[in-house]
Amino acid sequence: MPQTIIVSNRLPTKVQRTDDSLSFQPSEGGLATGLGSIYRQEGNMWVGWPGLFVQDEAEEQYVTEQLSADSMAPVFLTEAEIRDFYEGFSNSTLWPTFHYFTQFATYEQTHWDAYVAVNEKFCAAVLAHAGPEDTIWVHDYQLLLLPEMLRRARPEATIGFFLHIPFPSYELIRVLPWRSELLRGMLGADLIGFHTFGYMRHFLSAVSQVLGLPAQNGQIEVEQRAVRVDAFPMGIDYDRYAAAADSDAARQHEAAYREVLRDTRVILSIDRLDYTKGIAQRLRAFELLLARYPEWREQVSLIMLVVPSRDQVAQYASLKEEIDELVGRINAQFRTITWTPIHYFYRSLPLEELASLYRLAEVALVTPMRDGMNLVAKEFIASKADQRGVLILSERAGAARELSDALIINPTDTNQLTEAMHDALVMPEEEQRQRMTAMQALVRRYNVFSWTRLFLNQLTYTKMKQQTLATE
Ligand code: GDG
Repeated sequence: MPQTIIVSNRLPTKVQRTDDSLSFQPSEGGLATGLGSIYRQEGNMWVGWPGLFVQDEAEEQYVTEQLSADSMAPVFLTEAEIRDFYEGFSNSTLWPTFHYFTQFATYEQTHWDAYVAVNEKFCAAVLAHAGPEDTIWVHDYQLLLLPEMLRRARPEATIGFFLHIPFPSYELIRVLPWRSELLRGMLGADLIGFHTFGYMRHFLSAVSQVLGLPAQNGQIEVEQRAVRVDAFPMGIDYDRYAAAADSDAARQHEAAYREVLRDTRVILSIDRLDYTKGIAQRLRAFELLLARYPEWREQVSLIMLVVPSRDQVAQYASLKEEIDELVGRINAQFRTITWTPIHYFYRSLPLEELASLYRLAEVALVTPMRDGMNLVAKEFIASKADQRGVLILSERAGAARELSDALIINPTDTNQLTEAMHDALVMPEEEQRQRMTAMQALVRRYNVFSWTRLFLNQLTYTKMKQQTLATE
């Protein structure tokens, strides 16, 4: 039975230096839970960066041994590589471009060179572990060149690629000086997956316009190889979030918060710090809600969790300042001795506290400017055992394609967002239940395990079809 190798920028375990020892902790996140059951199976493995700069060869060897006991193979990156490949090309060129923020994109030759070099480093690490019959599943925008590099070394390999962020319109892709190389890199795969059909269509159009390769029925001919392109909307580990919300720990946290909040109603917002997430726009809409509907003052609070992220990239630091300032201003204007309009946390919380916030909130605000999928929306739904609660969801999150029972809004339309908050707060219980029940059925069924299964089955099928055609 051929083995499966998962490749992503980060491993599902985070190695951290604490004083004079190293700690190994599972990193949270959908990918780790979704693929956890796969990479731990006999013979399978996960290749990626462990999140640590090693000091010497002895430490490198120690980390490698520890991780290999749990089916992981580390790719060690230097500080310069993290600066140029990760913060540079990945997060200052690709991330803003693919999320339609070209005004933040930089185009540095040194960053590109580092991106190529690190993709090669990943390629060497995968090849050191992969046999000719293996299935290799590459993830995300940090590794767009890897499928083609692997294909060159192993023409017969079964290679899948999944993009977790949006694939933008051709008009954005054409701006990139390295657009052809990036598209060719992806086309090294046998199967390329996106969260939505919209992203998939943009990709096909870019391939056709940049490389002159037409597509037919979701298939592109590349050097006599048929590459299949399809949409696989990613799900969550539904039972895990439902159980976390139902746990004693989450109930206890909720009760403690409730005591302080008394009967104040709660709107919730949870994101990584990112300009794509629409955090500042959301704050302005909440401010407008309090100004336009004074009856909600002292009745409603916004609990906003912002998880620190990429703070070495300039735009993230200035976004943090903007958010701090907005929260300060709104709280100063509206607060009373007994009521705080916005409870703002800039840190990450353990899962059971996150779950208690999902329990506590009547309304979740998921209003990104652009978002590949957005798992927070799905986790909120999975946490609502009593089917009460309203999701306000941006039409520009991949999740909006599936969750049509949410209140769907345009995140740049502050007016509409403010009205959606008001509508959510006055929505009758019966309507909340109807909408929530429909969304729960969908999120429970199309979970992260079925996502993994669908992708890998389609990859096997695509490869089989290719081989049949080749022998005909
Ligand atoms: C990328 C794409 C796509 C957040 N705060 C805490 C915490 N979280 C967890 C959430 C959720 C995850 O982080 C965030 O996932 P998202 O999907 O919302 O966003 P990105 O990180 O931008 O992920 C995105 C995703 O990839 C998957 O393909 O959906 O569009 O941008 O799971 O719960 N978890 C804990 N404490 C926190 O404070 N434990």
